[in-house]
Amino acid sequence: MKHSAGDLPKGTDFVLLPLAPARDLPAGAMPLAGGPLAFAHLRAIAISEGRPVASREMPSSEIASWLAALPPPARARAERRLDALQAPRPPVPLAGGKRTLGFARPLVMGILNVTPDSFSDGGRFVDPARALAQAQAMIAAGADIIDVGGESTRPGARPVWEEEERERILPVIEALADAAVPVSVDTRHARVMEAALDAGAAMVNDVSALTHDPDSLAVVAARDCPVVLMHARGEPQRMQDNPAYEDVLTEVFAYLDARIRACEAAGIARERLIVDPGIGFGKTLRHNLTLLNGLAALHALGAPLLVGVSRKRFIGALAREEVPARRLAGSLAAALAAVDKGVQILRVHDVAETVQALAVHQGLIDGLLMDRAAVAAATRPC
Ligand code: 9MG
Repeated sequence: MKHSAGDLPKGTDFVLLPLAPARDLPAGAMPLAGGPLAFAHLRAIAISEGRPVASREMPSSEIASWLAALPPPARARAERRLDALQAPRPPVPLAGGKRTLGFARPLVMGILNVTPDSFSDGGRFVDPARALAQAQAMIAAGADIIDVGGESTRPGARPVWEEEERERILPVIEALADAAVPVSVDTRHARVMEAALDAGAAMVNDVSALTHDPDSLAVVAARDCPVVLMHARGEPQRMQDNPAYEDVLTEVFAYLDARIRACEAAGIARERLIVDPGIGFGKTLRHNLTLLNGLAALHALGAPLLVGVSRKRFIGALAREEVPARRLAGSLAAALAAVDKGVQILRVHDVAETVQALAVHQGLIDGLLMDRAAVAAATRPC
């Protein structure tokens, strides 16, 4: 790296990557986003304009002396990032003022594509009755949120007219307004966001992080609803044409940080923001793997983290499976890997299977904690 702690460029920020977060670390480990995971080692990457300029790996016992050696403005930023990395994520208040999303366990967001051309389930749920039945099946299977979308954003998808998008999703959102779980609207269009919120949606999921439609920041601010800010590089039609980054993890971090600041400047409360690295959106296989392995670093943005890996192309590439609907096993493996990085929300097609995988994963953790408590109760220190 080009710089040492003493000569960092003006405005240097830090990406703090917890190395090997785990649940059964000895005392001294630091909590990850207030959840059950902790970390005992950290890679600190100094970034300037989103690009790495220096880095250092250290055990948690060395963090205080590393911070003390930084020049004061850089130290203040590193301390702020470290606090955000560890702090618990408070519940996110949903639109309507009655419900919140709490993060005591990973939440499952069920995907409902009311589109003729989505990559995996295109055409299956265009009929409102079938869409509704699918939503109810996902709720019965344990979904915590239903994400309703009327425009496909798969690579190469054609844009859809807002009126058509509205006509596809509104009957479904209206029918789900009194459902047991909140509805999120997956759209890049301000007018569609407004109509969906009027129809009963409780949050917005925007793959353009409120950049596609110039009115979308104002709509979300005025409606005081949560929004998922997803990273994407390029428009859906061209985003997989040779995407390139100098350093994908630090660039995605810096982009999401800038979008958080833009939202705050537009009057959207920070506690309404959820961030997402946008797996598969303008990324090669290598980029996706770096992001999934580096997910824990995004907790230093100080917002709950949502990830969508379900049936995506990188799973097909790794597992040599062309057909998206046959990528369930790979999707579950990737989802659990994300949970082991402290992700708060998983966006999935296969709700029942994901809920089952999470139950087994959680059961193993509970067993581990019970074993530790039993040993502590039955023995004395030696
Ligand atoms: C709409 N959509 C498709 N993939 C997605 C992902 O990974 N995250 C979010 N937030 N939305 C997505």
